Amino acid sequence: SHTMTAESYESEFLSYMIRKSKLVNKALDEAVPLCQPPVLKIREAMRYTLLSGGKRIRPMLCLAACELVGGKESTAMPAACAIEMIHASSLIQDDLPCMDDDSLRRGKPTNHKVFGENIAILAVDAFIALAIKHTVESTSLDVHPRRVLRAVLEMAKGIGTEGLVAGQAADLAGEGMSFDNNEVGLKHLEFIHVHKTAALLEAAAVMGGIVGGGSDEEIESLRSYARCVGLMFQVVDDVLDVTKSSEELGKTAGKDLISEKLTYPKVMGVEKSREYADKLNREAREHLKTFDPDKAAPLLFLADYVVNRQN
Ligand code: GRG
Repeated sequence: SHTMTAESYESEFLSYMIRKSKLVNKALDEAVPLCQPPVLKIREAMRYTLLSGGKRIRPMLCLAACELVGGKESTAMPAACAIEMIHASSLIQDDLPCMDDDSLRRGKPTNHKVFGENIAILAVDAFIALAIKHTVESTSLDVHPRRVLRAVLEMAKGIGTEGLVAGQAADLAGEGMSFDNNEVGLKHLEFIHVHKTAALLEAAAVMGGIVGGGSDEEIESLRSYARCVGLMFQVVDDVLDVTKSSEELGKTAGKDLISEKLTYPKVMGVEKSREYADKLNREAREHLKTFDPDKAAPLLFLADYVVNRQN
């Protein structure tokens, strides 16, 4: 409330996030139980990535959006889990040899390194199916079917050629291309990030607003807010990449650390990238100004958390 200091407000928000992520982790654990062979291996592979300590930003966004429009946290939990499943599946696929060919993710061997490519791909398929099944099955208990349909529709848009897949496709298409014209480079970069990152954050917030019973206007405000936060997330990520690499370069001089990929600092410089992130944060907050500021506090803090994070 208004009498609190900035510090106690921040610690209140941090404990809010910790409490929420514990609930999310528990729900995710229950959503993918171990079972008998031959499916056991797939479930193990799913659990390996799903329960390996992500920041849970997307589920958090979904739950907070639901509560902001007056819904219960438990109502949005299935949708929150579904979005995290989609996120996990996209990470597994992104790390495959035919994509980024990564051997480490969150400091651990990637899914295909542990379970093999065949199992990793089946885990991706199973995740997409489970995300739909889980949302429909568990949300139908207390949400009107029309809203359940809308929520699933938003998730589908976030995954496919209007979302993640489009972002990855643009990323692949841009490999090896040189963007000597900054305007073109920036457009390309923005397209990648709006689709690879913002689309799923948007789906998370919008799904929360839908199942929480939000009005069309409220849902669209949440959409605009989440799109800003998604883009901002990536701008901050790029800046952190540069500042971290140059710190580490002093020690290791590793070639891998100087990435060839297009980034915001490369297009507009570190200083301008930071300014851009701050501008997106202000825009994100602007989209929430029609809500009661006390109720919007978690989402406002989430935006600050994204822009201020150090890793
Ligand atoms: C739908 C299976 C499927 C694939 C779509 C491979 C692919 C096509 C898209 C790749 C999308 C991708 C990997 C985007 C990166 C998004 C991103 C910002 C990842 C990092 O998110 P954090 O920081 O991760 O929230 P944590 O580890 O905290 O969960």
